Amino acid sequence: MKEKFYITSPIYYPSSKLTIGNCYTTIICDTIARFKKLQGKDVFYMTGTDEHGQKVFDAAKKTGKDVKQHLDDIIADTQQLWKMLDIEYDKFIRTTDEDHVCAVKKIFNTLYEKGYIYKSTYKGLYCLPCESFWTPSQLVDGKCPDCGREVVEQEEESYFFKLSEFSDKLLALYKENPKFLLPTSRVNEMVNNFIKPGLEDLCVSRTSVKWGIPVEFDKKHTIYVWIDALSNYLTGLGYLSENDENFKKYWPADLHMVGKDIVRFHAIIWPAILMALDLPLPKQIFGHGWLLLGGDKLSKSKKTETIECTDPRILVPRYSADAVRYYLLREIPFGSDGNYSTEALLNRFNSDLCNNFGNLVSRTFSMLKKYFNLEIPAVSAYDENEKQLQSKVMSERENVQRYMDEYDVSKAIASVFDIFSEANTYIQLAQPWAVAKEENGKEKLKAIMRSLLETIRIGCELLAPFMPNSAKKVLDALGVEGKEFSDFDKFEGLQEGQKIAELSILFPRLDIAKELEELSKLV
Ligand code: ME8
Repeated sequence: MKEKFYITSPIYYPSSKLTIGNCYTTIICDTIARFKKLQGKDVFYMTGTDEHGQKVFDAAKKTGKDVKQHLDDIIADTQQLWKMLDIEYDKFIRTTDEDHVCAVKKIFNTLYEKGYIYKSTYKGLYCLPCESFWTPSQLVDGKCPDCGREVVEQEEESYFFKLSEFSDKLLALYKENPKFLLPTSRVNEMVNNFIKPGLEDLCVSRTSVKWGIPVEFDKKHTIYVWIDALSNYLTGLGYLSENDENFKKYWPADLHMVGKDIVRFHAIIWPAILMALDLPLPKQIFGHGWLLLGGDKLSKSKKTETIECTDPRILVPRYSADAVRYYLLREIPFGSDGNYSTEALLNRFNSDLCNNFGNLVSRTFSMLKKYFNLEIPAVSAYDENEKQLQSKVMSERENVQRYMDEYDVSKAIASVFDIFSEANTYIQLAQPWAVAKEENGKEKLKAIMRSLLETIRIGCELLAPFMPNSAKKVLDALGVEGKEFSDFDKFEGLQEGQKIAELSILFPRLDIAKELEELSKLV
């Protein structure tokens, strides 16, 4: 039986303006999910939308549409964006789904019955856009530490979750399980900023917010967004529904991938809720860094005076989903923040996709056409140069796996591209055009071409999780079905004598100045 792997992206606040920053989380998750499949795992990848709360309600009202209709339109748009980026999820959960709503009510009831939820009055500083209460010490310059906007004092009757009871258990969790939260710097942040100063009980219901899941036993309250939102990881698997097969199969999650701004909800509140429910904890939470624009977090609610084009809906049709995926996965050091720059994206397009990968494929294919009429040659023996190339390819293959086991997508994709660079260097060294002219060069030429083709094959098998579309184009042309990782550890994956198909140019060279000028007219 295949080993299971359950991975989640955060569920997004509904917005027709999801930024390339939001796309970053989803692209990473999709890549990890695809890589785990490549490793032969039974993967379940879930994302979705987080649809309750005052902000959502107000936004819908502004459009004049019925709230549900407004949400349906946005969600269709979000799903279209994920499709555009080749995001392959197994489940898209909406927190307005009936199953989710029913299960969240039951979860809230259980927590209440077990004595983890009680009624009191909340008085606090609230950031409306972020839907978060903050303590005075958490504010930065008197403003919301997440978005920098004004907070307001609010007081109302609320139900509270006894988060304060979980400090010791959380500290023990981090200590006994050092890989629970990665990168490890985030653990220090949780301990020093939140747990050591003392966890306060968490407000988990509102009477002022009508667009939410009602508390079953006290209907003037709605369930406060984080219990609702975090429970999606369970309810999306059918937890507490008629069909909980997926829950039995996939829970606990193997990986919750989240941006660093929501680590505290995932590493503190979520394990506490699960402990209170007596459910197993997720195996790992990874808090990735932010995509910055001019030093600030790229955000859908902030207006930026910039000529940068950050809109994936413009970038993807112009440069392809693979190019955008490549740029984000490669350029941002994983776990850290990284600056977005359209110019850097275009430079990477030309230098890595066009000059390195694309050029390798097109040179190799055209040489095969010229020398062997597109037929994959059989080889009797390889020379030292070919053996060296093979061993480099195999060691990069191992590196890709090692980095992906640590979710370091940026180093992993760099290793895949090192394979293509090695092959380009090898072409210069082997000089197939000169060998073709040698009187007895035929066998040698076969060995060169076969080495290049097998290198491209292995490179593209490894590339598929990162850049699925281009990898598939090349593998299809080579007549190869995608294999599992363990099945492409040899230089003999191609069918000798079979003809490969011709390919059009994968990444046509861009005139960067012209592109930048055109983009600046679009933003
Ligand atoms: O937080 N760079 O939703 P969301 C990198 N509904 N990642 C970014 C980013 C940037 N500039 N901007 C946003 C929520 N993100 C909640 C989640 S989960 C139970 C509930 C990431 O739409 C952000 O860190 O505000 C988060 O991981 C994701 O986009 C969704 O953000």
